[in-house]
Amino acid sequence: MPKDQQIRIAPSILSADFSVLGDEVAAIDAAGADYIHIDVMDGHFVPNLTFGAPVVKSLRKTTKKIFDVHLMIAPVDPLIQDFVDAGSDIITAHIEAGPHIHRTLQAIKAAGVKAGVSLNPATPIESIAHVMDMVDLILIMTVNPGFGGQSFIPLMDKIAAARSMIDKEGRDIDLEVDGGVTPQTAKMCIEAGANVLVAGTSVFKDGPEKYAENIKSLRG
Ligand code: S6P
Ligand code: MG
Repeated sequence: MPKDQQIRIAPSILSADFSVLGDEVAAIDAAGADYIHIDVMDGHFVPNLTFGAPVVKSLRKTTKKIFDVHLMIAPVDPLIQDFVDAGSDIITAHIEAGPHIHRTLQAIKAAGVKAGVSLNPATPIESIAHVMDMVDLILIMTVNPGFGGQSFIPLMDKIAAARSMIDKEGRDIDLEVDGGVTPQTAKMCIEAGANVLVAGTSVFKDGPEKYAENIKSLRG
């Protein structure tokens, strides 16, 4: 279990109804979302294309909740400022997006927002050993990024290893898990040490009247 870190739920708007995206963000805010997880995909780093900074900017006025922006793009650096200006609170880049994750994290922090690093399922946790002093969030992918609704890849040892790296660092770093999170897998992730859970399908299923109940069911 994470050392006295409260469990936070970050609904992924990838699973929202895009025809009423602003209403959907307001609805998950009211339903108890802690973070709003925004999946930015470029159709290059991942085989899907979603939205860019202008959409994030337009959603900013719909909620005061933390914008947890997950950049599944390559390269990252040229677009950091756009996402900062759009109102991102946390910007997370993939370590696989290029050869210079240290420089990318420096740029995100220099822009004045929190910096996250994300690892695809096959990427060893040891790869972030030399950026632990820079990050505010570590995002462990439990699906191959690109689509919602995929099955959970049970990387429990990797999540636990990340938790012990965070505990050794002695700083308040969020450990976020993303992909295939359901009430059943959420419990496993919390036990392994995660304190932020991204969920799309399991939050947005059954319509807005169920969002609060769906979010509650993930808190373990
Ligand atoms: C990659 C993306 C994820 C998904 C996530 C949530 O696909 O980074 O955030 O949206 O898989 O969707 P679901 O349906 O798996 O909870
Ligand atoms: Mg994501």
